[in-house]
Amino acid sequence: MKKISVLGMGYIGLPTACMLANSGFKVLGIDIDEEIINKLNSGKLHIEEPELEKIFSSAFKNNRLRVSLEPERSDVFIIAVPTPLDHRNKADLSYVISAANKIKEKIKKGNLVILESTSPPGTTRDIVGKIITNGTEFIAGRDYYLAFCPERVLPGKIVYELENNDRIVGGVDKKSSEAAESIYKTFVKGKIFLTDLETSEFVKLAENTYRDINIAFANELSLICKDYGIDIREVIKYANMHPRVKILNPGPGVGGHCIPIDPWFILENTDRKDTLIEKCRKINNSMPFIISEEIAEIVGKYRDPKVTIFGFSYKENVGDIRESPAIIINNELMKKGIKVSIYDPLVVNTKYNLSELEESVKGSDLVLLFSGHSVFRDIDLKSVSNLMRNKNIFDARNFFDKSTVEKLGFNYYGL
Ligand code: SAJ
Repeated sequence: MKKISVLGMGYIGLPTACMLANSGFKVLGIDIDEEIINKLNSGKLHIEEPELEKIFSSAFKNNRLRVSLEPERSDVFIIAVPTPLDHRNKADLSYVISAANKIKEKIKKGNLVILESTSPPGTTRDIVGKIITNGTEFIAGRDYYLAFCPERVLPGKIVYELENNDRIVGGVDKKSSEAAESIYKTFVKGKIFLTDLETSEFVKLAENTYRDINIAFANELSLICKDYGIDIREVIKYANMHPRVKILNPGPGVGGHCIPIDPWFILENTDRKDTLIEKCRKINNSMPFIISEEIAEIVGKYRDPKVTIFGFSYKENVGDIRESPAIIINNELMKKGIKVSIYDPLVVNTKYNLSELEESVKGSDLVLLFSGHSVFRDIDLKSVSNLMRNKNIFDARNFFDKSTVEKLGFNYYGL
């Protein structure tokens, strides 16, 4: 039975490790965070994700999955560590570098090393490959197999998509691609396409950048529509009836740990100026500031205004607040002297002060619907309106039906 070490027990590494363990491999999950390792060792999860509990407990109970702070000798090493953005909008590859250094100490001839972490083109060959060669004289393709296999799963649907999405596998050579394919084939029901290292790195970035650009277009259209007094929802609805048009939805900004970051990785090693990619990043980044201004103007007429934010996570139906534009809106409103309360039943373990529903809307002047969680459909807006001081709704996701909330006495504002 092959042994696989997965470095990084986060949103991608942990579900991947569970899938592999349930497919029959002996899996060692590694993380540098002792708290995470202790938690997992006690059979508990440190992240919320549908279906994860189920696959984790079966992998753990079968003794196929173990977790540890340090890697061991294995047949396969999968790197699934974070690649955040630094303050210059460049990739911080320190976690990848440290993972490659750990692998270097344990690697044997014939092993397979796979990078899954989203990275600028060239990272697998020039960072991971070189670190391993420098420590061992092993050459990728000659002494061991090296591949990049991007994760493409949607937070909130990770387990389902891990199994069902198609995958792209890029190897340093054909044998490396095939070696990596043979691992993923054990649990992936989608198709697996083989290509080279740099193409697979670029494909991943192109996918998320495409989404960022499409959202920026929707956001810009929504601002222009406001100038014309046209409802953006109607425009997108009718435009999308065209067989070759698919405009995404405008919103209060683009958050999460992928879409706001990956477009910068595309630009990392090119001197191109004035790119569409950068402009779109700027449009999306400006949205939470624009919305904060609009809200400040609405509640500016009240004494000691209070705003309630419904949904603090970066998008609907997840409890993840990483890079959530709601954080910017919260800070901007507070800077303007506006009191803010937050209601988000999905967000747990946060330094932000969250309130229960009633408390959050009591005496409020405006509800900002930030993330459109399905559970918000059950909120009784009549009772909410009774508790508020002034009845304003700013619907940043086109979540509510305008005429319904207006019938309840709210002023409706939106994108
Ligand atoms: N958003 C909008 N309007 C939309 C869609 C999204 O404003 O029409 C906003 C969301 O509210 C959120 C942000 O964009 O703040 C990103 O959300 P998302 O659902 O578009 O994407 P992620 O970050 O949750 O997951 C993406 C996915 N990429 C693509 O769909 C191309 C996922 O498949 C990737 O695996 C993931 O990034 C990743 O890990 O790279």
